Amino acid sequence: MKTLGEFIVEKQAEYPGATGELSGILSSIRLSAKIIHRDINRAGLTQDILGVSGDENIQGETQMKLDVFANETMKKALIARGEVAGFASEEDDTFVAFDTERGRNAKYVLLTDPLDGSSNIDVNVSVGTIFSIYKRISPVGTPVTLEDFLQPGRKQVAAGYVTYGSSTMLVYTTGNGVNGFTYDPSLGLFILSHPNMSMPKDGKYYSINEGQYVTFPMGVKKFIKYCQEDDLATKRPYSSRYIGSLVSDFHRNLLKGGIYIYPTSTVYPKGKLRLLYEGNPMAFLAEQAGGMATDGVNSVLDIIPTELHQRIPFFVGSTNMVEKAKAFLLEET
Ligand code: AHM
Ligand code: MG
Repeated sequence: MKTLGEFIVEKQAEYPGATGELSGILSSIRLSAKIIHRDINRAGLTQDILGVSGDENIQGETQMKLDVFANETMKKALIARGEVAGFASEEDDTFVAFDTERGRNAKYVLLTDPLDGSSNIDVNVSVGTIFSIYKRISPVGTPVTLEDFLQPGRKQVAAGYVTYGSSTMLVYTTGNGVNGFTYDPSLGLFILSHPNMSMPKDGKYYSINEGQYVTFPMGVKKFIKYCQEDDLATKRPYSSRYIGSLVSDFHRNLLKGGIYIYPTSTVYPKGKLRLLYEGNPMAFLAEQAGGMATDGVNSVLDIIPTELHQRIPFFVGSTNMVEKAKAFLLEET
Protein backbone atom coordinates (compact mmCIF):
# COMPACT_ATOMS: atom_id res chain seq x y z
CA MET A 1 0.00 0.00 0.00
CA LYS A 2 1.64 3.22 -1.18
CA THR A 3 0.39 6.66 -0.19
CA LEU A 4 0.46 9.71 -2.45
CA GLY A 5 2.98 11.29 -0.07
CA GLU A 6 5.33 8.30 -0.38
CA PHE A 7 4.87 8.25 -4.16
CA ILE A 8 5.75 11.96 -4.47
CA VAL A 9 8.92 11.51 -2.36
CA GLU A 10 9.90 8.43 -4.38
CA LYS A 11 9.47 10.28 -7.69
CA GLN A 12 11.43 13.28 -6.45
CA ALA A 13 14.33 11.00 -5.54
CA GLU A 14 14.52 9.90 -9.20
CA TYR A 15 15.60 13.46 -10.08
CA PRO A 16 18.76 14.15 -8.05
CA GLY A 17 18.73 17.90 -8.83
CA ALA A 18 15.09 18.37 -7.78
CA THR A 19 14.51 21.11 -5.22
CA GLY A 20 11.23 19.69 -3.94
CA GLU A 21 9.16 22.65 -5.14
CA LEU A 22 6.97 20.56 -7.42
CA SER A 23 6.50 18.02 -4.63
CA GLY A 24 5.43 20.89 -2.37
CA ILE A 25 2.82 22.06 -4.88
CA LEU A 26 1.43 18.54 -5.21
CA SER A 27 1.18 18.35 -1.42
CA SER A 28 -0.76 21.64 -1.39
CA ILE A 29 -3.14 20.25 -3.99
CA ARG A 30 -3.54 17.10 -1.90
CA LEU A 31 -4.47 19.22 1.11
CA SER A 32 -6.96 21.31 -0.90
CA ALA A 33 -8.51 18.10 -2.24
CA LYS A 34 -9.07 16.81 1.29
CA ILE A 35 -10.70 20.07 2.39
CA ILE A 36 -12.95 20.26 -0.68
CA HIS A 37 -13.82 16.55 -0.30
CA ARG A 38 -14.87 17.14 3.31
CA ASP A 39 -17.08 20.08 2.47
CA ILE A 40 -18.69 18.46 -0.58
CA ASN A 41 -19.55 15.44 1.53
CA ARG A 42 -21.38 17.64 4.00
CA ALA A 43 -22.96 19.85 1.33
CA GLY A 44 -26.54 18.74 1.95
CA LEU A 45 -26.24 19.56 5.65
CA THR A 46 -25.25 23.18 5.43
CA GLN A 47 -26.54 26.16 3.50
CA ASP A 48 -22.96 27.51 3.37
CA ILE A 49 -22.13 25.18 0.50
CA LEU A 50 -25.22 24.66 -1.64
CA GLY A 51 -26.64 27.17 -4.07
CA VAL A 52 -25.45 30.24 -5.91
CA SER A 53 -23.05 32.77 -4.42
CA GLY A 54 -24.82 35.78 -5.93
CA ASP A 55 -21.75 36.68 -8.02
CA GLU A 56 -20.71 36.06 -11.60
CA ASN A 57 -17.23 35.19 -12.82
CA ILE A 58 -15.43 37.16 -15.54
CA GLN A 59 -17.16 35.06 -18.21
CA GLY A 60 -20.58 36.05 -16.94
CA GLU A 61 -21.28 32.61 -15.46
CA THR A 62 -23.09 32.34 -12.15
CA GLN A 63 -20.72 31.28 -9.41
CA MET A 64 -21.89 28.62 -6.98
CA LYS A 65 -20.91 28.95 -3.33
CA LEU A 66 -18.74 25.87 -3.74
CA ASP A 67 -16.97 27.41 -6.78
CA VAL A 68 -15.94 30.34 -4.62
CA PHE A 69 -15.04 28.16 -1.64
CA ALA A 70 -12.93 25.73 -3.73
CA ASN A 71 -11.13 28.64 -5.39
CA GLU A 72 -10.27 30.23 -2.03
CA THR A 73 -9.18 26.87 -0.62
CA MET A 74 -6.73 26.26 -3.47
CA LYS A 75 -5.38 29.79 -3.31
CA LYS A 76 -4.90 29.76 0.45
CA ALA A 77 -3.19 26.36 0.47
CA LEU A 78 -0.74 27.52 -2.19
CA ILE A 79 -0.10 30.94 -0.61
CA ALA A 80 0.42 29.44 2.85
CA ARG A 81 3.14 27.15 1.56
CA GLY A 82 4.68 29.73 -0.80
CA GLU A 83 5.35 27.04 -3.36
CA VAL A 84 4.15 28.86 -6.49
CA ALA A 85 4.95 32.25 -7.95
CA GLY A 86 1.47 32.78 -9.35
CA PHE A 87 -2.04 31.42 -9.65
CA ALA A 88 -4.73 31.72 -12.33
CA SER A 89 -8.23 30.36 -12.00
CA GLU A 90 -11.36 30.03 -14.07
CA GLU A 91 -13.14 31.85 -11.24
CA ASP A 92 -10.85 34.90 -11.06
CA ASP A 93 -10.77 37.85 -13.46
CA THR A 94 -7.01 37.76 -13.84
CA PHE A 95 -3.96 35.95 -12.48
CA VAL A 96 -2.55 36.52 -9.00
CA ALA A 97 1.19 37.12 -8.59
CA PHE A 98 2.32 35.95 -5.15
CA ASP A 99 4.45 39.00 -4.52
CA THR A 100 6.24 37.91 -1.36
CA GLU A 101 9.91 37.02 -1.13
CA ARG A 102 9.06 33.33 -1.34
CA GLY A 103 6.55 33.83 -4.13
CA ARG A 104 8.94 35.90 -6.24
CA ASN A 105 11.60 33.23 -5.86
CA ALA A 106 9.33 30.31 -6.72
CA LYS A 107 9.79 28.57 -10.07
CA TYR A 108 6.25 27.47 -10.96
CA VAL A 109 2.80 28.85 -11.73
CA LEU A 110 -0.46 26.97 -11.25
CA LEU A 111 -3.69 27.23 -13.22
CA THR A 112 -6.93 25.68 -12.05
CA ASP A 113 -10.60 25.05 -12.56
CA PRO A 114 -11.21 24.66 -8.82
CA LEU A 115 -14.68 23.21 -9.16
CA ASP A 116 -15.55 21.70 -12.50
CA GLY A 117 -19.16 20.75 -13.24
CA SER A 118 -20.64 23.07 -10.62
CA SER A 119 -24.18 22.61 -11.94
CA ASN A 120 -23.98 19.13 -10.35
CA ILE A 121 -23.36 20.25 -6.78
CA ASP A 122 -26.93 20.90 -5.70
CA VAL A 123 -28.09 17.51 -6.97
CA ASN A 124 -25.39 15.38 -5.36
CA VAL A 125 -23.64 14.38 -8.59
CA SER A 126 -19.85 14.18 -9.12
CA VAL A 127 -17.75 17.28 -9.55
CA GLY A 128 -13.99 17.76 -9.85
CA THR A 129 -10.95 20.00 -9.50
CA ILE A 130 -8.49 20.41 -12.39
CA PHE A 131 -4.92 21.74 -12.15
CA SER A 132 -2.06 22.52 -14.50
CA ILE A 133 1.52 23.51 -13.59
CA TYR A 134 4.16 25.30 -15.68
CA LYS A 135 7.68 26.53 -15.07
CA ARG A 136 7.63 30.32 -15.24
CA ILE A 137 9.30 32.13 -18.14
CA SER A 138 9.92 35.43 -16.34
CA PRO A 139 13.10 35.62 -14.24
CA VAL A 140 12.98 34.08 -10.78
CA GLY A 141 13.12 36.88 -8.18
CA THR A 142 10.53 39.05 -9.98
CA PRO A 143 6.73 38.91 -9.81
CA VAL A 144 5.18 36.66 -12.48
CA THR A 145 3.66 38.17 -15.62
CA LEU A 146 0.87 37.16 -18.02
CA GLU A 147 3.30 35.36 -20.36
CA ASP A 148 4.05 32.85 -17.59
CA PHE A 149 0.44 31.66 -17.88
CA LEU A 150 0.06 31.84 -21.66
CA GLN A 151 2.30 28.90 -22.46
CA PRO A 152 1.27 26.05 -24.79
CA GLY A 153 0.06 22.92 -23.01
CA ARG A 154 3.07 21.01 -24.31
CA LYS A 155 5.12 22.95 -21.73
CA GLN A 156 3.16 21.65 -18.75
CA VAL A 157 5.32 20.18 -16.02
CA ALA A 158 2.42 18.46 -14.30
CA ALA A 159 -1.36 18.29 -14.55
CA GLY A 160 -4.16 16.38 -12.96
CA TYR A 161 -7.61 16.34 -11.46
CA VAL A 162 -9.49 15.31 -8.38
CA THR A 163 -12.83 13.61 -8.93
CA TYR A 164 -15.27 13.78 -6.03
CA GLY A 165 -17.37 10.79 -7.05
CA SER A 166 -18.58 7.66 -5.32
CA SER A 167 -15.05 7.81 -4.00
CA THR A 168 -12.64 10.72 -4.23
CA MET A 169 -9.63 10.18 -6.49
CA LEU A 170 -6.61 12.24 -7.41
CA VAL A 171 -5.15 11.47 -10.84
CA TYR A 172 -2.03 13.20 -12.11
CA THR A 173 0.91 13.14 -14.47
CA THR A 174 4.32 14.74 -14.48
CA GLY A 175 4.95 13.63 -18.06
CA ASN A 176 5.91 10.10 -17.14
CA GLY A 177 2.62 8.23 -17.25
CA VAL A 178 -0.59 8.74 -15.30
CA ASN A 179 -1.25 7.50 -11.78
CA GLY A 180 -4.45 7.49 -9.75
CA PHE A 181 -4.88 7.61 -5.97
CA THR A 182 -8.09 6.83 -4.10
CA TYR A 183 -8.86 8.72 -0.91
CA ASP A 184 -9.47 6.73 2.25
CA PRO A 185 -11.36 9.22 4.46
CA SER A 186 -10.93 7.10 7.58
CA LEU A 187 -7.14 7.36 7.26
CA GLY A 188 -7.07 10.80 5.61
CA LEU A 189 -4.75 9.36 2.97
CA PHE A 190 -4.69 9.05 -0.81
CA ILE A 191 -3.58 5.52 -1.70
CA LEU A 192 -2.10 4.48 -5.06
CA SER A 193 -4.94 2.42 -6.52
CA HIS A 194 -4.49 2.92 -10.28
CA PRO A 195 -0.79 2.82 -11.25
CA ASN A 196 0.20 3.53 -14.88
CA MET A 197 -3.28 4.27 -16.16
CA SER A 198 -3.84 3.63 -19.84
CA MET A 199 -6.78 4.68 -21.99
CA PRO A 200 -8.13 1.98 -24.34
CA LYS A 201 -7.53 2.87 -28.03
CA ASP A 202 -11.19 2.11 -28.79
CA GLY A 203 -14.07 2.86 -26.52
CA LYS A 204 -17.75 2.26 -26.11
CA TYR A 205 -18.94 5.58 -24.69
CA TYR A 206 -19.57 8.97 -26.27
CA SER A 207 -20.13 11.93 -23.97
CA ILE A 208 -21.70 15.07 -25.39
CA ASN A 209 -24.66 17.27 -24.48
CA GLU A 210 -26.95 15.82 -27.12
CA GLY A 211 -29.78 18.14 -26.12
CA GLN A 212 -27.83 20.83 -27.95
CA TYR A 213 -27.72 18.72 -31.16
CA VAL A 214 -29.33 21.30 -33.43
CA THR A 215 -26.70 23.89 -32.44
CA PHE A 216 -23.72 21.69 -33.44
CA PRO A 217 -21.68 21.83 -36.68
CA MET A 218 -22.52 19.22 -39.35
CA GLY A 219 -19.35 17.17 -38.75
CA VAL A 220 -20.29 16.69 -35.09
CA LYS A 221 -23.89 15.81 -35.97
CA LYS A 222 -22.62 13.17 -38.40
CA PHE A 223 -20.22 11.76 -35.81
CA ILE A 224 -23.09 11.44 -33.31
CA LYS A 225 -25.11 9.52 -35.91
CA TYR A 226 -22.03 7.34 -36.56
CA CYS A 227 -21.87 6.52 -32.83
CA GLN A 228 -25.50 5.41 -32.96
CA GLU A 229 -25.22 3.13 -36.01
CA ASP A 230 -25.06 -0.67 -35.87
CA ASP A 231 -21.64 -2.13 -36.69
CA LEU A 232 -20.26 -5.39 -35.36
CA ALA A 233 -16.58 -4.69 -36.11
CA THR A 234 -16.45 -1.43 -34.14
CA LYS A 235 -19.00 -2.64 -31.55
CA ARG A 236 -21.44 0.14 -32.35
CA PRO A 237 -23.82 1.56 -31.35
CA TYR A 238 -21.79 3.13 -28.57
CA SER A 239 -23.50 4.04 -25.32
CA SER A 240 -24.21 7.65 -24.54
CA ARG A 241 -23.01 8.85 -21.12
CA TYR A 242 -22.97 12.52 -20.14
CA ILE A 243 -22.57 13.64 -16.55
CA GLY A 244 -22.06 17.32 -17.31
CA SER A 245 -18.80 17.36 -15.42
CA LEU A 246 -15.76 17.07 -17.69
CA VAL A 247 -13.69 15.50 -14.92
CA SER A 248 -16.19 12.70 -14.30
CA ASP A 249 -16.86 12.05 -17.99
CA PHE A 250 -13.14 12.07 -18.74
CA HIS A 251 -12.41 9.76 -15.80
CA ARG A 252 -14.91 7.15 -17.00
CA ASN A 253 -13.59 7.34 -20.54
CA LEU A 254 -10.00 7.06 -19.30
CA LEU A 255 -10.83 3.82 -17.51
CA LYS A 256 -13.27 2.29 -19.98
CA GLY A 257 -12.51 3.96 -23.31
CA GLY A 258 -14.64 6.67 -24.85
CA ILE A 259 -14.77 10.19 -26.21
CA TYR A 260 -15.82 13.46 -24.58
CA ILE A 261 -16.87 16.31 -26.88
CA TYR A 262 -17.72 19.96 -26.28
CA PRO A 263 -17.79 21.36 -29.81
CA THR A 264 -18.41 24.82 -31.18
CA SER A 265 -22.12 25.53 -31.44
CA THR A 266 -24.42 28.38 -32.30
CA VAL A 267 -24.59 29.05 -28.55
CA TYR A 268 -20.81 28.77 -27.99
CA PRO A 269 -19.19 29.77 -31.31
CA LYS A 270 -15.70 29.27 -29.84
CA GLY A 271 -16.58 26.25 -27.69
CA LYS A 272 -17.38 26.37 -24.00
CA LEU A 273 -14.37 24.84 -22.28
CA ARG A 274 -11.33 26.85 -21.36
CA LEU A 275 -8.00 26.00 -22.96
CA LEU A 276 -5.85 26.76 -19.93
CA TYR A 277 -7.94 25.38 -17.06
CA GLU A 278 -9.67 22.44 -18.72
CA GLY A 279 -8.33 21.69 -22.22
CA ASN A 280 -4.59 21.58 -21.60
CA PRO A 281 -4.51 19.58 -18.36
CA MET A 282 -6.96 16.97 -19.69
CA ALA A 283 -5.10 16.81 -23.02
CA PHE A 284 -1.81 16.22 -21.20
CA LEU A 285 -3.36 13.42 -19.13
CA ALA A 286 -5.01 11.90 -22.22
CA GLU A 287 -1.77 11.83 -24.20
CA GLN A 288 0.16 10.45 -21.25
CA ALA A 289 -2.40 7.65 -20.97
CA GLY A 290 -2.20 6.85 -24.71
CA GLY A 291 -5.29 8.85 -25.76
CA MET A 292 -5.52 12.12 -27.66
CA ALA A 293 -7.10 15.59 -27.60
CA THR A 294 -7.85 17.97 -30.44
CA ASP A 295 -9.76 21.17 -31.09
CA GLY A 296 -10.91 19.51 -34.31
CA VAL A 297 -7.82 20.50 -36.27
CA ASN A 298 -4.77 20.77 -34.03
CA SER A 299 -3.52 18.90 -31.03
CA VAL A 300 -4.77 20.88 -28.03
CA LEU A 301 -1.29 20.88 -26.48
CA ASP A 302 0.15 22.74 -29.50
CA ILE A 303 -2.25 25.69 -29.36
CA ILE A 304 -0.50 28.95 -28.46
CA PRO A 305 -2.77 30.69 -25.95
CA THR A 306 -3.57 34.34 -26.51
CA GLU A 307 -5.73 35.06 -23.47
CA LEU A 308 -6.25 33.68 -19.99
CA HIS A 309 -9.88 32.66 -20.37
CA GLN A 310 -9.61 31.48 -23.98
CA ARG A 311 -12.20 28.89 -25.04
CA ILE A 312 -11.73 25.99 -27.43
CA PRO A 313 -13.81 23.25 -29.03
CA PHE A 314 -12.65 20.09 -27.27
CA PHE A 315 -12.51 16.44 -28.36
CA VAL A 316 -10.69 14.14 -25.95
CA GLY A 317 -10.46 10.43 -25.30
CA SER A 318 -9.63 7.12 -26.96
CA THR A 319 -7.37 7.72 -29.96
CA ASN A 320 -9.41 5.88 -32.60
CA MET A 321 -12.63 7.61 -31.57
CA VAL A 322 -11.06 11.08 -31.55
CA GLU A 323 -9.45 10.41 -34.95
CA LYS A 324 -12.84 9.35 -36.31
CA ALA A 325 -14.56 12.49 -34.99
CA LYS A 326 -11.78 14.59 -36.50
CA ALA A 327 -12.27 12.90 -39.88
CA PHE A 328 -16.01 13.76 -39.84
CA LEU A 329 -15.17 17.38 -39.05
CA LEU A 330 -12.61 17.54 -41.84
CA GLU A 331 -15.11 16.15 -44.38
CA GLU A 332 -17.45 19.04 -43.64
CA THR A 333 -14.90 21.83 -44.03
P1 AHM B 1 -17.72 24.67 -15.38
O1 AHM B 1 -16.24 24.60 -15.28
O2 AHM B 1 -18.25 26.07 -15.24
O3 AHM B 1 -18.40 23.71 -14.47
O4 AHM B 1 -18.12 24.30 -16.92
C1 AHM B 1 -17.52 23.22 -17.55
C2 AHM B 1 -18.50 22.11 -17.64
C3 AHM B 1 -17.90 20.77 -17.99
O5 AHM B 1 -17.39 20.15 -16.86
C4 AHM B 1 -19.11 20.06 -18.51
O6 AHM B 1 -18.79 18.95 -19.29
C5 AHM B 1 -19.80 21.14 -19.27
O7 AHM B 1 -19.39 22.36 -18.70
C6 AHM B 1 -21.28 21.05 -19.17
O8 AHM B 1 -21.86 22.05 -19.94
P2 AHM B 1 -23.32 21.88 -20.54
O9 AHM B 1 -24.26 21.94 -19.38
O10 AHM B 1 -23.46 23.02 -21.48
O11 AHM B 1 -23.37 20.55 -21.25
MG1 MG C 1 -14.92 23.43 -15.70
